[in-house]
Order: sequence, then C-alpha cells, then structure tokens
Amino acid sequence: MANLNGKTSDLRTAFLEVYSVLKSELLNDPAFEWTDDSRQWVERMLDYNVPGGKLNRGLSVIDSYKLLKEGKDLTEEEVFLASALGWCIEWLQAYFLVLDDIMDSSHTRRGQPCWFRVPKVGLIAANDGIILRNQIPRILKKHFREKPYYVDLLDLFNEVEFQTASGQMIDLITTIEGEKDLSKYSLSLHRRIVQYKTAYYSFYLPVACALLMSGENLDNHIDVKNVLIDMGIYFQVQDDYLDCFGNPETIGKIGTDIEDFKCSWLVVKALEVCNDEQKKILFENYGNPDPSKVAKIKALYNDINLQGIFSEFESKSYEKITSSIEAHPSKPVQAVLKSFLGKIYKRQK
Ligand code: GPP
Ligand code: MG
Ligand code: MG
Ligand code: MG
Repeated sequence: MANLNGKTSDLRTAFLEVYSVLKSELLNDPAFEWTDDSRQWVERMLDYNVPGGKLNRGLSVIDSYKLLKEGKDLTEEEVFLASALGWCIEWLQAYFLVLDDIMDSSHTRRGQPCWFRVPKVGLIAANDGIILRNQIPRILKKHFREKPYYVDLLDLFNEVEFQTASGQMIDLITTIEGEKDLSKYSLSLHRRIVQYKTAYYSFYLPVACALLMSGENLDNHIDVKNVLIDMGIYFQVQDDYLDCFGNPETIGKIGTDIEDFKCSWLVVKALEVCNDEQKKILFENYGNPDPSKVAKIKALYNDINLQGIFSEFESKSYEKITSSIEAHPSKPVQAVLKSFLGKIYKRQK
C-alpha cells in the first residue's frame, strides 16, 4: 500500500486503495450472490457516486488523527482504520447527495449528470440511497466490532444522520412558507437550516471519528464541536454563494437555489439591503424556473454588490473562527481545526 505517512498525493492514492478493499468486501455480500446483475448494478452505482468528489471529509479523518498523534508515524492498521472511517463519511455523503439531487431537481453533480438523471436509473436512485446508507454499518461492523469505541461510533453516525435529515427537512419545508411570504427568510432561520443540514456531517463528524479512534470521550470536546459548527455554517454560506456565482465547470454542479425558492444566504442578505423597488423585483421573480426571472434575480444580486458583501463575510468569518481556534488549550486540537479551516478558506469549488 502507498505510504500514508508521506506526501498528500500519496495519501490520496492510499485512501483510494482502501475504497477498492471496502467495495470488494461489500460486493461479496450474500445478498448479491444469486444474480450477477445486482452485483454489477451496485458496483456501477458505487463508482458513480462514492469516490468522485473532493474527498475533503474522508481525508480529514486521517489528517485529524495524525495531528492528534502529534506527528508520530501511524501503523498500517491505524491508517487503514482511519481511512475506513473516512470512507464511511464519503458513503454518507454519497447517500445524501443522491437523494438531495432528486429533492432539489438538480441536473449535474461532480461534473456529470445526477445519478437519478442517468438513463434507466430514475427513481431506482432512491433505493440506491438506502443501499448506500445501509452499507455504512456493514463497514463499521466488519472493521470496528471489537473496538472499545464501536458503540460510540454507531451512535455518532446515527445522531449525525438524524441531524442532517432534520436540517434537510427544514430546508425543504421552509420553501412552502417562503412561497407565501418571502420576507420570513432571515439569517437566524438560515443558520438553523445549515447548521443541521451541513455542519454536523461535514465538519463535526470527521473530527469526532478521529477523536473516538484516539480514545477520547466526545462529551469532553463540546468546544471543538462548536468551532466546527461555525466552520460548517461558513462552508454552507460559500456553497450558497457558489450556487449563483460559482463556475459550474469548476464546482461540478449547476445552481438551482433561485429556481427552488431556497432560503439561501444570498436571498437573506438581499432582503436586508434592498430598497422597496428592488424588493418588489425579488418578490416577483424569486423561486421560478423561468430563466428570464432567474436572470432578473442575478442582475439584482449584482446591483446590490452581493459579491462584495460575501467577500466581507468571508474575511470576518475567517478572523472569528481563527480566534476561537487560538483560544483552545490544546495545540494538537488547534492544528486539527486550523488544517480544516485552511482547506476551505476562499474555496472556488
Ligand atoms: C446540502 O444542501 C445538504 C445536503 C447535501 C444534505 C442532504 C441531506 C439529506 C438527508 C438528503 P444543498 O442542496 O445546498 O447541496 P448542493 O448545493 O450540493 O446540492
Ligand atoms: Mg442540493
Ligand atoms: Mg438541498
Ligand atoms: Mg447548495
């Protein structure tokens, strides 16, 4: 196996090798024994949806674990286990994205059509999401059953999945209220949605996995959790920004937030700064699939200089998060958090 204690590119290669191991274990499941078709379907579905992203969340488990070990070389077993946990998060992410793209009527993801848009897939994708979700406890059972932190791991994944589904629900039902009265969208509502739908699984989960592997009790790390939640909120504001202003070629997806009536950070900020005339444009055109209406919203966002407002938010958030990190008593924990923040600051994708 490529050496995971070495350079970043090796780390990625070694991490991807663990994907192949986990995949072949899952494909050997007795459930697929009787029909080659089912095994082939699952293999294609996994390759299409699991490994093609930035892998930030998965790689962060190994990264964080190494930092918690204060630079000591990891054993092969530790490397494998940290990678397996990283892949469990990538499986969770794949499950969420397959279903989120159906719910958001999205078109592309990671530079290719969303899985449910692939010919002959359609709503089979909903069941594929369930398969992806159920493969996580299978990976955990196979590799972690004997570990003292096994129960805590299962509980962590269950809790975080529940939090994410709750955030997703609020994200979706909020649009029903928004259609009735757009002015109900506020920064506090936005914060609630993104804390739940994004921050727990994308930021807290990888570090919590590394902490459990290091033998830590998660109840002793509430302050770490709070910083990671703030980082997750900042990350989702970037996601909202890129949905409108990002380059689809770079981010790999075409934005749908304006069409979908989403309580995006952009519309919340627009409501804050628009004059009455501009508000009228917002109310008349937001949340409609008609491309000319979407264009009017984008033109309005430019007129009120939302890009500048975002830029300011970005540097303020960076400063605020950095100072909460520096207030943490443990240097290794500070290193974990700073490494995470460094990966997302001013991201373009
Ligand atoms: C991101 O929202 C949130 C998720 C992907 C969580 C989905 C949760 C489920 C339980 C299905 P988003 O819609 O802004 O993400 P993107 O912009 O990537 O579509
Ligand atoms: Mg979406
Ligand atoms: Mg969504
Ligand atoms: Mg988005």
